[in-house]
Amino acid sequence: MTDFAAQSDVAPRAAPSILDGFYADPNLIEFDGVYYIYPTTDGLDDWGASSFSVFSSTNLVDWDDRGIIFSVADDTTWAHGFAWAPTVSRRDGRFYLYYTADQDNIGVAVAQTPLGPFIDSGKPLVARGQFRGRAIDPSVFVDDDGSHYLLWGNTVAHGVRLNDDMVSFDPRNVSSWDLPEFREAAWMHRRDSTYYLSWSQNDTRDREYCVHYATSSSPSGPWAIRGELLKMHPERGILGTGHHSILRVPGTDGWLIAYHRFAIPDGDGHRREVTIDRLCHTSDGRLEAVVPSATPIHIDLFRPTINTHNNEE
Ligand code: FUB
Repeated sequence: MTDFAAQSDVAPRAAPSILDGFYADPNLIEFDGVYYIYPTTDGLDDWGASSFSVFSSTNLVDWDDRGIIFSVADDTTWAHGFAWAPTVSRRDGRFYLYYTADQDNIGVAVAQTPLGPFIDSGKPLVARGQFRGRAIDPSVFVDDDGSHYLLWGNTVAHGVRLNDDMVSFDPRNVSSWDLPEFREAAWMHRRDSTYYLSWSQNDTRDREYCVHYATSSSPSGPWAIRGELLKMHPERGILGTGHHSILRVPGTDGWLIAYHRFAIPDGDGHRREVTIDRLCHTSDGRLEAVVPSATPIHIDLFRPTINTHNNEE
């Protein structure tokens, strides 16, 4: 029988958290050669944080805390707290922060840089009760033609093309998807002509919180359910894996998935931590189940190997 405790001195069960402290719902994105993570601040009862911080890195391993970029309590006129699940997208040189507020609204704020300061639009972009399910967990998908789509939802997933101003959309264009076991954290990405929709299942306090996915030939669906993408590995102490984001490493066909898990050790659904792993596509357009790395994912993994061998030998 494998003795994992005895092995732990030589082979860590899981790569360490990449951020110091409790954070969740990581939105991993790259702007101009710098990687950013916009997470929910965790470690508070009932996910009660009221502001967002951002972290930056050039190698995916060493992350700098760049400070608070937006406070739901202080920087909006219409919301008070429960600052959850931020996501940032760039269009025409401006940066748009989409966020959950007061447990059931989505707001948007704009800045000139990824570090803010973000100025709020002044009202919810998606208001409580406007669509089925709860208005939480925004994410933005940018299609190859430059169209930006907002996704969100809890129990029901929604998606809509944002207007060019990035702070409005036509509600008549909203697609709503009743995906089996869908809980929250909808994310879309595209590789070649296949669109991938992935999401979290179960409750974030459940050790079996996990990610499933579906595929389509259109960002509007319909979606072919493909199955599990990311799950717990209790034998390695990895539990509660979900609320992810997916990023293609610029200039490569390498892909990353950032997600949270229960903090190791002794974490739970309110004390979560962030990690990054590789995401692999199969030749037939599916996704391989994510295998949590035992060591941190470094950007050098995606750089072409330079052959320094001297051919004259
Ligand atoms: O972090 C607060 C909430 O927990 C998020 O909105 C959900 O996706 C879950 O991760």
